[in-house]
Amino acid sequence: MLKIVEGIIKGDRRSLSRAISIIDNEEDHHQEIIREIFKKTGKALTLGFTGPGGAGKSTLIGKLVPEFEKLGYKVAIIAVDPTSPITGGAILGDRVRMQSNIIENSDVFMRSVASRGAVGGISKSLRNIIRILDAAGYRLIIVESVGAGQLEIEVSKVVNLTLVLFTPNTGDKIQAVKAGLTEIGDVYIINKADLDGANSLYLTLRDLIGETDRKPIVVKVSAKTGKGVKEFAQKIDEILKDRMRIFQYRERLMLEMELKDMILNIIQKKIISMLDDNKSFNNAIEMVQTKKIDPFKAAENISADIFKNNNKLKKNKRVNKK
Ligand SMILES: Nc1nc2c(ncn2[C@@H]2O[C@H](COP(=O)(O)OP(=O)(O)OP(=O)(O)O)[C@@H](O)[C@H]2O)c(=O)[nH]1
Ligand SMILES: [Mg+2]
Repeated sequence: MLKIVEGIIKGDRRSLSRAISIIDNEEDHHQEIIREIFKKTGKALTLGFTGPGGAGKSTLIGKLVPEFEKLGYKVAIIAVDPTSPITGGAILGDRVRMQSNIIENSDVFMRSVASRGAVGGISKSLRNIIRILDAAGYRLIIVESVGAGQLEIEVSKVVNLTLVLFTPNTGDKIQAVKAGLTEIGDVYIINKADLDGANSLYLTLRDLIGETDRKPIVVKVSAKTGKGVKEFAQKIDEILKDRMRIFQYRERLMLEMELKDMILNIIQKKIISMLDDNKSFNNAIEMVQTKKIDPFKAAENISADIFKNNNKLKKNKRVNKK
């Protein structure tokens, strides 16, 4: 067993931190780590908090963590940082604020990861980071990301429940519809309920969010005053326990996509290396260039060739075995 894997399973924070970096940067051993911990995963539940910048996600998470801990969850937080250089500084400051907010009286594990621009990339690394925390014994993993469209959709695919925050003091309602945020949520939270306009936003949002199979709910809280936070944590706990079968079904769909992706990746690499030193492929390029054949036909022929050769090889192997 890799030494780092021993550390992860023991819940050693330094091993965890290191492992997450390895996964996030796809360093050497990243696959090996996931392989070795894989059988220890499958117990964690996951929440994704999203919503416009400044909606109070970090503040609310900070207040919810002790409540979740009282309910028996060991909690970890992953903050997904958009890598935009413009907002980078401000957001980093915010993470630190959240951290010092929470850490005082809890043993929450908290980590920021970069979203690195590549949208497909974040869901892949998030999935594996969740697996690491899961193997380390964290039972509730919270992902915070800023509501900016595509990233949220990616995050919502990875987590069990997606929670979308709005506040009464901004043009969030319009933003929400534009960004498609009214479609991805399982729970809609009007935060800053201590401010004017919370109630009317609550009513509007309830109308805006139709009945879908996500059975979305709308709640009002104030992360600042703490009003409604305890009840909200209990509600989340209830929903999580209630929807296990739906989560299993969604996990199956997710695994289907993950496996397809991985298979395509492996095959693509193999085929590319095959093509690089393939004579008929090089001939075909020439024929296309000299207009003897059109590119569609060329591509079809080469593909057919590859599969034919592959089948021939397999048959030979079988004959050899006999
Ligand atoms: N009045 C009021 N202010 C709040 C409430 N919750 C958070 N805030 C304030 O809103 C500001 C932004 O809060 P954050 O928790 O940093 O918001 P965020 O959604 O995490 O922001 P980003 O991570 O930058 O997207 C802070 O100044 C908070 O103190 C609330 O319930 N009521
Ligand atoms: Mg934040």
